[in-house]
Amino acid sequence: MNEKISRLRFSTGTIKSVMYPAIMVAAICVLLIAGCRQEETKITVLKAPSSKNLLCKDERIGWWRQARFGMFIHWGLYAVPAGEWKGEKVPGIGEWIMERAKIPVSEYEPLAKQFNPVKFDAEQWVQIAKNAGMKYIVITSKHHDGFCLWDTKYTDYDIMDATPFKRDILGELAVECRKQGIRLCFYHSIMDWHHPDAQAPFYPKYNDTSKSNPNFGRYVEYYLKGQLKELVENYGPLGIMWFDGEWIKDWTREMGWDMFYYCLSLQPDIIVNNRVGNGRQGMRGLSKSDEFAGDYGTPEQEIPATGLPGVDWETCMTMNNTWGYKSYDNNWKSREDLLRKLADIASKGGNFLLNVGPTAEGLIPGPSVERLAAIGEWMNLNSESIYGTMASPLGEVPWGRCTAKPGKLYLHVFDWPANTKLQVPGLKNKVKKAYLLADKKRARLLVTREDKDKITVTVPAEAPDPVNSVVVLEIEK
Ligand code: H79
Repeated sequence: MNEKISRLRFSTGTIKSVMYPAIMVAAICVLLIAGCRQEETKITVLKAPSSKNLLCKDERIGWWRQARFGMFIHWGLYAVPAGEWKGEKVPGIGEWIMERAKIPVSEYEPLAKQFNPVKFDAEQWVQIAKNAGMKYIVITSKHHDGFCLWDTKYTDYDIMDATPFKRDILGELAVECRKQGIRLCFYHSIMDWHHPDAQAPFYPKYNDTSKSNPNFGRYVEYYLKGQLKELVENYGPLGIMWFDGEWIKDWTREMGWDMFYYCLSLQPDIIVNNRVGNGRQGMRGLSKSDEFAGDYGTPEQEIPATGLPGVDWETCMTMNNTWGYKSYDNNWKSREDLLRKLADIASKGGNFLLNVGPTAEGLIPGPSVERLAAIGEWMNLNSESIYGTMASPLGEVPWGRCTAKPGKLYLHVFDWPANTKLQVPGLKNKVKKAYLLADKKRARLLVTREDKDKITVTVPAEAPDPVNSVVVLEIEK
């Protein structure tokens, strides 16, 4: 397909595209000189461009720290093959089928003609997220396959020009998110298996990290930045710009900083995940150091073993084994597992970005909808113990997890004590009051102090919730 690069005017960040290389050349010169003088060369972070509008992270990220729970949506052409190619089941995550099945661009592209999700209903999707207690949605504006879910002027490989659907999916979602008070965010892949200036020429190994495209800089400056500008200007204000695919050889630390500040120049209060920089430590997701751009760490399919003091992070996770829809992946996590993961993550000071992979018809799979509804039921009674909480000040507790707010501890009890005696180790503060969060009357529970750092709460014989019952302790600070 013909990329519309030629149509592009030198519009986005003209000043920056002149300024940044100059800063980088200067920085590299300084490093080279320093390198000659010293044995060890310390890499320095490039300075932010001076701008009155640059907000510091704490000013931008407040809502996200409050939110704690969001919906990830992986949706694109890969929902059409749904995990099968030429009659064969393709192992691995569904949205990687183009790479896994070694499908040439010329054969993958025509999937667009079959992408006609007539059952797509933005109102319903946003409602499903909202009813689950989620506060933000991150949807794939473009995944690695390069297909775009909005009418971008930079390529015809998009929902409007290449499919029979011809509806602005991101536009409809933006309207609904605004109506229902959900923050809209975009996942945008840096790696692009379709674009000739990016990884398309690497076929049949699009993800070959030893390869370089001499035109990659042009792809970044004109195509990627042009698209990001469209996304912010046409669908913003956005919550997060969520990058991925940053591990490719051509993506540098400097490009990460440049892109980070470019996003902030488009929208001063946007948040950018740490995959904008190339310092991610594998699936653990945290950056190697603050010499790499990005506001928060992104553990993928895992939850850190302990809290990470002073670090913002968000675990993204699938409900089955795939992000993009696969018709035969039925390995669903249970309601219990997901609910406990939500509490586990909050107890360690993180956010939970839980994925759905809608079908090519435009439906969020039934098992996902059921699980989200169940999480929503629990959140209806207990969300206070998740939103705006901080990591637990107690160490490990034997019966579950703990989250905290100033003056309050939320005890997430997974294993309800058969003898009605809930022991809370590690607590020195005086307890003013204890009650069940699910109890509208907030009837007092008996609290007795065992010794100077251990108390016992006497709880009802029956757990209010078999999965996670929350006991609130109001404590003296
Ligand atoms: O969008 C979903 C997946 O398609 C995408 N990320 C989630 C949110 C994803 N891409 N790749 N993977 C998941 C697995 C690939 C991991 C690797 Fe690497 C890439 C192994 C080596 C390069 C990243 C960088 C992880 C370790 C180093």
